[in-house]
Amino acid sequence: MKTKIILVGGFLGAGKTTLLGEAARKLSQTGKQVGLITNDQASELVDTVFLEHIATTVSEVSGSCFCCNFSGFTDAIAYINEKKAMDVIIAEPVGSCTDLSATILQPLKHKFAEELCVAPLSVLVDPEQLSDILDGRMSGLHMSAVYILRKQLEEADLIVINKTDLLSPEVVAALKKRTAEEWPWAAVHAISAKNGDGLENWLNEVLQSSEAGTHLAEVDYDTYAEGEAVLGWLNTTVKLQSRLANWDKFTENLLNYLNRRFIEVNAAVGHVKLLIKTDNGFVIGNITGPKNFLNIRGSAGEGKEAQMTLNARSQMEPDALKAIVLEEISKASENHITTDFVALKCLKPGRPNPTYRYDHVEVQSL
Ligand SMILES: Nc1nc2c(ncn2[C@@H]2O[C@H](COP(=O)(O)OP(=O)(O)OP(=O)(O)O)[C@@H](O)[C@H]2O)c(=O)[nH]1
Ligand SMILES: [Mg+2]
Repeated sequence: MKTKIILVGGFLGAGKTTLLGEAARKLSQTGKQVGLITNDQASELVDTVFLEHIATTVSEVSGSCFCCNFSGFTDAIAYINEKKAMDVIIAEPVGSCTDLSATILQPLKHKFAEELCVAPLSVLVDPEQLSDILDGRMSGLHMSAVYILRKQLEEADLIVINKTDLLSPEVVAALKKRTAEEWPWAAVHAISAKNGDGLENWLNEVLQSSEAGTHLAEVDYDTYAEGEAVLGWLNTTVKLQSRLANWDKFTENLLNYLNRRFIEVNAAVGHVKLLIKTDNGFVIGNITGPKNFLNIRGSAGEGKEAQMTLNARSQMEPDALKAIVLEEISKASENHITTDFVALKCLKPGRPNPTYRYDHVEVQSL
């Protein structure tokens, strides 16, 4: 039996991890074995910690994106399948990656025809960012970052408009129509990864279809590299201790402080994610989108100890990003929470240098 491999791309904050979690939950309920793969330029991933609460089999490729570390990606697939033969593996590439059809889907079809059946490339998109793209606005992003977003949509087999729970049915219908007109070769789905609307239709299509990587986008790597480089990247894990702290309040304060600082310095936020875990549970918070939308879910309760993982992608130099994050963590700690930085990595992503870059579309053998 071949494992179905589903890639869910899309820009930072589009909702990929939320979709992976919900899809894994749904598929597990139907008796399918599901593995998940996360990806980032550095370790200490909120996405991995979050998904481990939902699915039992989660593997992480960190330190490089899938396209620049193709063997790391296929090793992760093999590692998951060794633990248990999987029906489905869903993988989330880095949100600022594009050219996945040429660098991941074609080599997978070509080199892993015996083991894997590749699903159509799904590209998830935030509706506000999609509207901005369609109207020629920049979503507050650097033009080279917008270039990445456009290329992601251009290479998709399936464009998946997410967060429809925030929109009226009329707006969803109009967005679907405009999207289909702009990228006529792609199928268009509209879903809410949050409440499950449209998920079944999307899952049916990716599970049944093998029309994967049906075309290639022309990608200018100079512009792509610039689009990656304008985003400062920070990942940290911190042990927090206090005589007694309300971790949910701490999360809310820290995210609000960070948000205020990013607005003050006029730095567009790609995505800020924060997860705090205690013996009582976990709280997760995100800042996303053109309007720095703040969203906090779950609860870590009150207590003496917690572990925080924070990932920030903001349009600024990494050192400036680090200074802001450290200052605001210190402020949110209010002199009664001590912080022990277990890991802290800050970087400007380098030029993408894919392991493979196919110049033609491979036929998938079934
Ligand atoms: N309202 C609404 N919010 C959503 C939906 N899907 C995701 N979100 C929220 O969008 C934010 C980003 O979601 P993620 O799933 O972390 O996005 P991502 O694409 O994995 O982001 P990166 O890993 O940074 O690329 C979170 O606050 C989610 O709760 C949705 O369908 N509706
Ligand atoms: Mg994610």
